[in-house]
Amino acid sequence: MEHNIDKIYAQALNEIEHTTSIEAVQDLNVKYLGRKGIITRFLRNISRLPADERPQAGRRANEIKQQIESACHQKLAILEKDGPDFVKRIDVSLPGRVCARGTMHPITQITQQICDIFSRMGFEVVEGPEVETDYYNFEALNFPKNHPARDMQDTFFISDDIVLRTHTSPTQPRVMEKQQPPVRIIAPGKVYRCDSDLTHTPMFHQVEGLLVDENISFGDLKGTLTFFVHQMFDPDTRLRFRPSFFPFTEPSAEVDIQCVSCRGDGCRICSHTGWLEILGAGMVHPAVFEKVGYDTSRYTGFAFGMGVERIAMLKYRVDDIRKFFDNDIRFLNQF
Ligand code: 2NL
Repeated sequence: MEHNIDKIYAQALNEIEHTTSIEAVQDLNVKYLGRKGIITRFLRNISRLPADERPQAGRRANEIKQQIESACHQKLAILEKDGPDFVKRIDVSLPGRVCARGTMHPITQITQQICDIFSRMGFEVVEGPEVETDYYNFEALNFPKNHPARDMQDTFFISDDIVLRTHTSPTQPRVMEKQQPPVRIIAPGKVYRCDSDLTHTPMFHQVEGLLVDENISFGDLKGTLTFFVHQMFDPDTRLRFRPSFFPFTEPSAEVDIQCVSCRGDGCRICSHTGWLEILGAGMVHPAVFEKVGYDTSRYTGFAFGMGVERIAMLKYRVDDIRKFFDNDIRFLNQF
């Protein structure tokens, strides 16, 4: 009998301990100490015990009754002071945890802007492999073996005739081989050169364009690139075409824009020249067309290439290309 009431006592304390509301404590008080409560009934039944056991059982049951009463009082005091237990564990009045949302990398944003502008002029976006054959990276673009122009490129070699592409140009002969003119394509992507300093990283991004059709002239090239610059930068920006050399174009030009910072007066950004170089371009060399089987007496075309990091640095006035690759969230969040 004594053993039994101690078990009930332990169970009562345990239940009181785990209550989370004032009502639940009151219910337990009724369950154990009420008129028909477990302890009350036990006390009432003591008279049925053998006479010699009654005094001790009565004392013990009364002790337990008081203990349960006081446990209920203590628990009620706690709940009245602090509110229900779950309110202590989860503060529902706290603002929710803000879910950190990513942003598009500035280089991705600029690449998309460039592709958008040319898409609106009817160019189709195409992509090619980053691991290329020597043929598509050089040979098809009129860089013969041992040509000094290959040295300009600081090529990463995978093997004798497999390279990491040094420009996105190889995408273009791959398309031309499969399709007769008219061709209007834009090729964005990653390119690789063994070079690293303030303005060079071993991997960077380019967008190249190619347009081939009948009667395409240098005037079409100038018009297309002028429209692009006016969309990308200030619509009043002036352009300058300087003679240059690329193995795959003839004639070739380097294109400068009026300095985005001083508007041509001369400042540190433009090395006091008033101009900034933004891309290279030219009329496609007939040797390139011959390699893909285009009729050079019927078709002409122009091509151009630009570094995305360079455009992004000018547009956002970033002074060090490496900031695009550090992945410092404080830098990236600004775009
Ligand atoms: C630059 C200059 C250029 C091209 C890329 C090209 C492609 C074919 C045929 C002829 Cl298939 N040309 N691409 C032409 C001129 C310049 O890039 O400074 N890029 C960052």
